[in-house]
Amino acid sequence: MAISSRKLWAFFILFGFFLPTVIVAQTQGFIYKPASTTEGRAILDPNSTGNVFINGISFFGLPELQKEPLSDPRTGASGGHTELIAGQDGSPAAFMYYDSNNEKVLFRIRLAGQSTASKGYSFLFNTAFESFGPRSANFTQTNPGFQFEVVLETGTGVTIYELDKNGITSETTLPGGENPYFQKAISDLTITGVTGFFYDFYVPLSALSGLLDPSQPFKAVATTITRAQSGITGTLSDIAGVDDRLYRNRTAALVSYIESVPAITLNDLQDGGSGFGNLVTAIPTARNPLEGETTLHGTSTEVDGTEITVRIYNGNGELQTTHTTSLIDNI
Ligand SMILES: [Ca+2]
Ligand SMILES: [Ca+2]
Repeated sequence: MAISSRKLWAFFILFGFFLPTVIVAQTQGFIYKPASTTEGRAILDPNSTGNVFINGISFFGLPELQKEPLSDPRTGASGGHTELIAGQDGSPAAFMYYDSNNEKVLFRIRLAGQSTASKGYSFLFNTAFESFGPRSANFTQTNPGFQFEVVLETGTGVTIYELDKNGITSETTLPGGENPYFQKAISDLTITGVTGFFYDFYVPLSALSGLLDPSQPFKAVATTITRAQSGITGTLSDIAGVDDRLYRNRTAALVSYIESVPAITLNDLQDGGSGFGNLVTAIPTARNPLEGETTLHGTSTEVDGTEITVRIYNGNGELQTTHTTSLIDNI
């Protein structure tokens, strides 16, 4: 009996000691690892609230091909610190925001787990749309057409890699390691009904000089990497907004994503901006022949109600008429 009493007493002490820590750590939005510098905290937590949901930043979610699921990492543990995951409220796993006052480009990902291990968290940018994808002469399996990427390399820093079809052409790591540019926070509820983790980081616009200006259209995709390195030369774990289980080839997944999302500018991602647009829908097919017809029929793989715009050209390529209709009876 004496031994049992001591065990019971020890349990109560431990429980009482740890309980407040557990409650604090699960507060949604709580920044448990702030940026290490005054400037970094001013950018990532501008109102100094210590909570990402009330600090004045309105991130814009990147488009999704599929709702970012649990258990789709190409490599690495499901539910771990390279597992991207959508929010229970329907929000995606990757976000961007442009702080036009301070000229900073901010990034956010939602992860199912977190760690201090060295991993890569990349946003790959496509700015030359004609040079992207299998139809481009520059296409390779190494790089389907990205011009640069911004990578949070935990344990190392934040690096901007310039890219060509063969890989990296130059790299610049911001001074001071990752801590000045990086914060971790408890996320909102994920699709599994529990909180995950936000990794927020930023780069000064000046670090993208010659690569991107605020009015320049671009497309971007977020991905995690099994080591702290480039997403082009490294091994991808999880691509945001893509169910990676549907794409054995990572390049095919990246192509499908980029070719489906609309271009955007940083100015669209500042306060009051329009944010990312809708996915580009699959092009409907018209039934031939058209000559002599007064009614045009066609098919589409999109859902009922999808708006379809039909433009009819003559034999000289001159636009004759434009008509908009809605998809019905989709079977
Ligand atoms: Ca995932
Ligand atoms: Ca994914």
